[in-house]
Amino acid sequence: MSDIVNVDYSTKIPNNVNLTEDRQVLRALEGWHPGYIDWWKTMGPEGFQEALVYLRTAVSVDPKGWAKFDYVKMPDYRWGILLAPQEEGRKIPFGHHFGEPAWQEVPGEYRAMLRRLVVIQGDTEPASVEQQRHLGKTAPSLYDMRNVFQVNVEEGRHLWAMVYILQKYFGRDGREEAEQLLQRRSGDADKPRMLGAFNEATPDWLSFHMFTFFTDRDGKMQLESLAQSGFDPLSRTCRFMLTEEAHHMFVGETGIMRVVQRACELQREHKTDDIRTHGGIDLRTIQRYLNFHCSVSLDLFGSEISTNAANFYTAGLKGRFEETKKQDDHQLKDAAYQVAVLDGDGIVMREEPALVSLNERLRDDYVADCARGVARWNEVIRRHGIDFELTLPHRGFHRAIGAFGEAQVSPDGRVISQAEWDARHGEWLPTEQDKAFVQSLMHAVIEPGTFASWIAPPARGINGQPVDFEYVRLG
Ligand code: BYC
Ligand code: FE
Ligand code: FE
Repeated sequence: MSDIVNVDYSTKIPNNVNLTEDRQVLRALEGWHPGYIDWWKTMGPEGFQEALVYLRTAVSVDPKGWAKFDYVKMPDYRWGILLAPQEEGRKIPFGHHFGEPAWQEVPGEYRAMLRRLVVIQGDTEPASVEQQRHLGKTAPSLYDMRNVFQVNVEEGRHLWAMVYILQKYFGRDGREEAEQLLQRRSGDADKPRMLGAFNEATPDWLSFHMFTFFTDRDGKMQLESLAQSGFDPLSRTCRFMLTEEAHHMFVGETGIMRVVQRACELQREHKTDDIRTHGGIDLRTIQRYLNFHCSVSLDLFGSEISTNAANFYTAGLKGRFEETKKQDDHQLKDAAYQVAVLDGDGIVMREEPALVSLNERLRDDYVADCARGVARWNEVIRRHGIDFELTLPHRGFHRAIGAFGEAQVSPDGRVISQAEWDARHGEWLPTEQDKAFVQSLMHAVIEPGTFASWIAPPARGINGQPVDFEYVRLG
């Protein structure tokens, strides 16, 4: 039950895990804190450390009201440790230990596997902050600037969430991993972040909105799977992270929707789809950015056939999306799953054991979730009477991880020759000209209530404030 729902702000680290009575962990976290602030100041939003930002800070884990909004300087943000309330009598919902009481301590035999999952999850959080650190300088409005900063402080908190798990439950090697999480750097040749997409640049706001739509959505799906974990502290921390993730999904979906809307308005107004000279981003360019971000995010789910995934599941560490709603034995010992595979120069569906196909199943759930957002963008295009449809690329397109990494696949799902790929990839992925054009539009717009030429204003402001509210007070 929710014994401690409100957050304890009496220690330096706001928390609902009773840190004052957990001196050892409190000391470890306080020891890590200065390094974190150092990292934030050097790798966090560049040029805005002194700005006052209208931010939402978590003050409780009560779903009815967990946040308060106020102006804060980002380095003073109260990054805290917040776990969803413990569920009385929670049972392990899948795998070999199905039905046994959820673990409150790390199960010894799965320690290494669990630590690896927590470290990979933790690594993505600061990576995204590093990728986005230059965006403040070219924000298309104060509203958007505030949103990227909100996403950034929450990704910072997600790092805290994983560091808490490492420091509380993994002793000395947990502390070492926590240290390493501050050492790796997105895109660094010597000490890169762990997963592919987190070493790509986020150089402009179209990329940022695509990233929050596609890559944060991988975050959502992975957190949903880890929220099923038999290791209860991980489950609880992921459940609370998901409440924050919802805002990141919102920023991405509405961000792209506003770029699409602006494209449609300009196309109607000037009676041409060549809207670049009018300061808009044309739908074809949007499609190429979509293709890129979707494909690199699909890679984040791992190989179609993965014994790691099977082991995570059997051990009870990482479940399926909506595991507890599934009507089966939650063991998958004899179950099968349809997986798209390369077959000569075609792609066919093949039945594979469900256990080793869990990455692909989660990827399927992810694609379905993405498709709902794309349908809402297409609704905007339709409303403007424009004959164009944005589409998700085929899952085999532009992949580096898994079976499709070995082939070239077109966005419509044909296995193609290297020669065709070389000749046509410029139609499918952002070209150097596209990137230069998008970059040319990136100028800060800092008058409250005004927006860059290529993006429509949002339907409403944040927390009931008007759209022309001063969301960031520049120092
Ligand atoms: N890049 O058996 P396989 C988020 C490696 S995002 C590089 O298919 P597995 C966020 C793999 O590690 C969510 N390497 O993989 C979003 C393995 O290496 P080893 C982050 C990759 O283990 C936006 C080998 O290839 N959370 O929160 O089944 C902003 C064989 O692979 C990649 C998680 O990912 C790749 N893309 O699945 C902020 C959840 N893919 O063992 C935050 C935790 C695979 O041979 N992680 N490899 O050395 C996992 O569940 C799994 O590790 C993965 C990979 C799903 C990522
Ligand atoms: Fe996150
Ligand atoms: Fe996120």
